[in-house]
Amino acid sequence: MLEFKKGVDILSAVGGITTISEAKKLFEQQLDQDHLNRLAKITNEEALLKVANAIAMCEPKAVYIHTGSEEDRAFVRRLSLEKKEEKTLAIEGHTVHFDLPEDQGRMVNQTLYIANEGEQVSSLAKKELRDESHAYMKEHMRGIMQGMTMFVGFYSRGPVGAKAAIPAIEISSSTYVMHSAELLYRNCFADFDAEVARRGEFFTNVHSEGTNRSEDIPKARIYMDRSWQTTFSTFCTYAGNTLLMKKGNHRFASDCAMYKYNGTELSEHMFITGMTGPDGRKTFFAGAAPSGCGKTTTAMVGSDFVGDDLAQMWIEEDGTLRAVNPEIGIFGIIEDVNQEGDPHLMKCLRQQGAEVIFSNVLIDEQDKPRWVGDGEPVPEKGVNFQGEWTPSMEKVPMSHPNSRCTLRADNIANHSKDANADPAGLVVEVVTYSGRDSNTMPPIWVAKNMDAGVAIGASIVSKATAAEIGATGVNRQPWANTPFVAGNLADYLDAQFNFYGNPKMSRKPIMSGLNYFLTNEARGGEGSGLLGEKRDVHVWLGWLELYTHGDVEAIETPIGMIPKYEDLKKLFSEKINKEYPESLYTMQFSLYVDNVIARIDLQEEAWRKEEGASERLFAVYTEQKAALLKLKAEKGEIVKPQDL
Ligand code: SPV
Ligand code: MN
Repeated sequence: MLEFKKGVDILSAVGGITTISEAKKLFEQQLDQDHLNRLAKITNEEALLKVANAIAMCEPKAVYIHTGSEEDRAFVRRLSLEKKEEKTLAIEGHTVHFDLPEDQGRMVNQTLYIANEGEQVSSLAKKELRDESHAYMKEHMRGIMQGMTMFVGFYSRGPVGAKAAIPAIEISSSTYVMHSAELLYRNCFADFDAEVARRGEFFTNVHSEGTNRSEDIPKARIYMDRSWQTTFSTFCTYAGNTLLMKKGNHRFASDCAMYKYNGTELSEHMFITGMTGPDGRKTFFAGAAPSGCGKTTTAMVGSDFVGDDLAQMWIEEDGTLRAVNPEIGIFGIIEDVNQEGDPHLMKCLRQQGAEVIFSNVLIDEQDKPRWVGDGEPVPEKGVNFQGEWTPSMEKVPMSHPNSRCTLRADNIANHSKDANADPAGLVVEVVTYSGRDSNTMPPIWVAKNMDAGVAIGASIVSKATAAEIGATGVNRQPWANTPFVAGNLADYLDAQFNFYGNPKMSRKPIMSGLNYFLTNEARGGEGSGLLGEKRDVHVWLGWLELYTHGDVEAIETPIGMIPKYEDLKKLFSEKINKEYPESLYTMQFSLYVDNVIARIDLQEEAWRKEEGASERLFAVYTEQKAALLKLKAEKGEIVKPQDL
């Protein structure tokens, strides 16, 4: 359980402002007339107290209220260049930002949930007792913005008015963070009060890069105060550690889905995209994948791309599953983004038109950003996140594997601005889960019922990627969301069953697994090369679109429904003009029964350790395992789809 507003509210305890009149007095002392006038438009007292306490705690030299106007956005961009948080590049509107070498991904070990005595957190997360965090804030956040300008912006995590949209305040001394915030989120300065009244809550984020020196990285912290829905971030700049409207607030939104709106809302680490089917019908997908596993690429394959990272979901009165994207932009991994696999994104990155912040790429002598896998000849030299770089530096890659590009989604040719602006949300008809699984699950399979669908999400595994500092090996990644689920995983499992099993959801989506990472060697071929390529995603999503509407049939297996060869062959030809030999289909879709059983055993063992984990999950595992053993007894260890 999580109790809201419990324990010391650290921000107000350190700031020391408890009444609205004290807050107003402080504003008069600290803000110039222009910004005082701006702030006067915000009347929600709780929000004003948060801002006042952030000022009192951080002691900036000036406070800038960011209204989201073009002038304000231009001011932040200009200051970012002056402060050298960003640098211009050859193409107008493109800039580069570097994070410290130690700050190239989410700092898992310095990311902490602030917990009250006796409060549990997820077995995959770290917590710190409230008193200790309070002491840190007193020591390190007091005066952290001395000599700096503090920016305060008011945003909506979703289209204004959408049921699951949640307002948030972003406070930072970093112009890079505020520039990114404006590219990724909807500034809702004018609507903020009304939105807080509608939703009944808002999130607060306070960040300062502080000294921004490598030697101070040990002091860096990313704190989530769940009880007070407030984040604190210090001594770092990487957006995943600092722009906490993204993953910090996603964590709070997950708390809401578990502890406030259990069974009627979910907050997922999912893309949202629409596929156009026969006769122009549109089918919306929401899909989970761990960081660095092709989520952005998958999203952009849609004809109506909406978002690539997060989804706020709810059950609408008409029984449909609806989703909105809390974001309006992309903070995407850039490695291996190239003309062939990502033509729409590539256009924004290589031509003038979009405002883009590149981070931690290589900048060549012509001020052109370059990255591993961009499909062009490697330059002779340049500057990257470590400094000067030449190809002879074998241990340092040209660009960091977690280097990123930040831009508004409406620059992408197939983005549907209307779909992403609709407060009614999108009707989700297909839910997908994927990971980085080299040897077990087929490229695509569909759950036979909702509980089996929840089990697909619960059973994602993934190889570690560069998005998390220090992560190694193959890890469980339930729903690809566990880095962001603070509460007990058993509670989260319940929230999933309660949501998808809710009788109010009369129009259920289909639930499916996707796996792009099967290797040749795992399927009787040679080498560690993948059995597919990026553009095959068009086919996998295309088949799901047809299946959802009953336009293709599937083969039943113990793990779910899989496609028939003829249907895929046709789609490969129609969608990407590619031959699809039956031998490849057989490699991809044969059931390696022992592998699948081993995977189920691993999941079952891990979930048994989660106290109170729902028996509904184990019932799915038990049923699938029995069917797999029966199949093995009849047909052997490797079962071809043609034999099913
Ligand atoms: C991810 O790593 O999943 C991201 C970027 O989307 S971050 O903001 O670091 O979470
Ligand atoms: Mn993500």
